[in-house]
Amino acid sequence: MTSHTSTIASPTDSMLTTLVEDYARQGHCGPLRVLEPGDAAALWSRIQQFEGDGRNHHLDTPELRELVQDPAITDVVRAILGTDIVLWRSQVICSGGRRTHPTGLTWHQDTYDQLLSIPENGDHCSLQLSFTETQARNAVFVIPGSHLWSDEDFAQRGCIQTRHTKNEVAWSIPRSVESVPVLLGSGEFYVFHPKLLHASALGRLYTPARARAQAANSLPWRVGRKWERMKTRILPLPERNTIAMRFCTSDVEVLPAAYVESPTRNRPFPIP
Ligand SMILES: O=C(O)CCC(=O)C(=O)O
Repeated sequence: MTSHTSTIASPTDSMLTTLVEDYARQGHCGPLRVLEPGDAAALWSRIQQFEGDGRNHHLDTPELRELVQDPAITDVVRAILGTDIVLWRSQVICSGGRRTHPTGLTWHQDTYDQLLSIPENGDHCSLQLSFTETQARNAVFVIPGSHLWSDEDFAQRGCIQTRHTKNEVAWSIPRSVESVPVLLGSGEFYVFHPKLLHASALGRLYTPARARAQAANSLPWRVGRKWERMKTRILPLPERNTIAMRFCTSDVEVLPAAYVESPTRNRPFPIP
C-alpha cells in the first residue's frame, strides 16, 4: 500500500450527535472503523519498518499523514473539539506477544498538563486505532464516567494517586470500581477524554493494596503468589498493536517538552 484511500463512509450528522453525547457522558466513544482489516494490515507492515521511537511518523510518512486526515477520524474529533484541530502527537504502541513488559500501563489520565498550555476555551483528546483484533485479555480498560469525578469521588472510592508525570496522572484503583474493556477490530478506533481513567489489561490490576505494598517495598506473600499463578495462566498476552493520536484545538500551545523524545519530528500538524 503506498497510500490509504478510505472506502469507509464518514459518520452521518446523527451518528456524530450520538458520539458526542457518549463522549460527554462516558468519557469515550466508539468503536468506529476507519480502515478495512486488509488496509490496516498493510499499514502495520509499513509502520514496522520505523526505527527507534514510534512518535510523530505522520510528519514523515505519507500513508500515516493521509490516515490522520481521514474524515472518518477528523469528523468525529471535530464534532468533539470544534473545527480547528491540530494533531500534536502520534505514537505507535505495541503490547503483549513476546514483549518483555506485557503488563502495560496502570490506571492513568492523559492530562499532558506539562506539555500543553491550554487556554480557557482550549481542549484536547486522544484516539487509539488498533491494527489487531482486541480481546478482553489484552484490551485497554476504561472506567466510564471517571472523566467527571471530583477529588472527593476519587477519595470515596479509595483511589490513590501514584504518579504525576509530564504525560499522565496515574492512579491505583480498587477492583470494586467497575471497568470495561474497549474491544476494537483491526482498523477500528475509539476517542477518549483527557481525564478518562484507562489502563492496559494487566495494568488495571494495580490496586491500592499493590501500590501500598510496593511503596513499603514488600509485596505481601499472598499477593505475590496470586500474581505468579495468574502470570503463568495468562502470559504471554496476545499481541496488540495500535497507534494513538493526540489532538488539540488550534489555540493550545504545544510546549517544547512535548518533542524531547522525537527531536526530528517535532511540530504540531494542523488538520486542513
Ligand atoms: O495501549 C495501551 O495499553 C495504553 C494506551 C494508553 O494509555 C494511551 O493511549 O493513552
